[in-house]
Amino acid sequence: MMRSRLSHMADTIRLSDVSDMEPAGDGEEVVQCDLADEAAVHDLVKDCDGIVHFGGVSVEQPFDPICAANIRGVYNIYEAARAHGMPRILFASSNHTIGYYTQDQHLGVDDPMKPDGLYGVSKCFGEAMASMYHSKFGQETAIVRIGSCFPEPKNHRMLATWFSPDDFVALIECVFRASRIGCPIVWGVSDNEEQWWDNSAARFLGWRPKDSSARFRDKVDAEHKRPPADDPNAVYQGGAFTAEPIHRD
Ligand code: 15L
Repeated sequence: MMRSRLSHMADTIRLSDVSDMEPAGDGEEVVQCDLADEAAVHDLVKDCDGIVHFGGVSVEQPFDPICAANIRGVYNIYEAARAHGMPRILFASSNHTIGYYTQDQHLGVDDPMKPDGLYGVSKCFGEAMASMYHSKFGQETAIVRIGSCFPEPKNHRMLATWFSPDDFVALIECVFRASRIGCPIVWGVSDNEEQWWDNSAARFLGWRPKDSSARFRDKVDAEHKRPPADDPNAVYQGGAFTAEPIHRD
């Protein structure tokens, strides 16, 4: 979703994934890279002016793949950034760092983490790395706790967590335009009617989400039965992730 949307932001965008990607277009470089491969990550980061770090495991999985991509991979990214001039980083964190809060709770960025699985724990680790590299070295990171970034909300929970791709692009523009950002936590969520997260600490970035999930409400109601009151999707901010087991293989 972001590949075409970010092309205006730099003369060259270096795109990377562990999987095959479409060949490079104008203004693009494509570098296949496993985040667990330290030397490859250093080559990837070299000469970059900014890093949008979306890579890694993005759902609940066994510990080994999470560990390789989201623990060692994040370490590799931060060490590579330190070695190559500390380009500003946008770190894709997740609402699953706080997934065990209930949907009637309103959170600010200083509320304790309550991860809802190994994936959520790995994102807490990433946030801690960002904070430590900022304190120790001055490395700047925008930690974006993404709600649900999809073209449209897929269920009733996502009416509250939806983050439109366009709002996300606008946030990325603000993050890389600002003269100094430090290491803020930003809730990655659109201007939806139902709000669980207080974004006032990120207002200094100048970012104001413009989209709302409200226009999809009727469609979600028509296509999905509202979950019963005791369903994880209706109880917890992290929804169904809270009901995932610890996957052993
Ligand atoms: C995430 O962190 C996942 O990467 C994404 O696939 C969604 O499930 C999203 O959270 C969500 O909570 O909806």
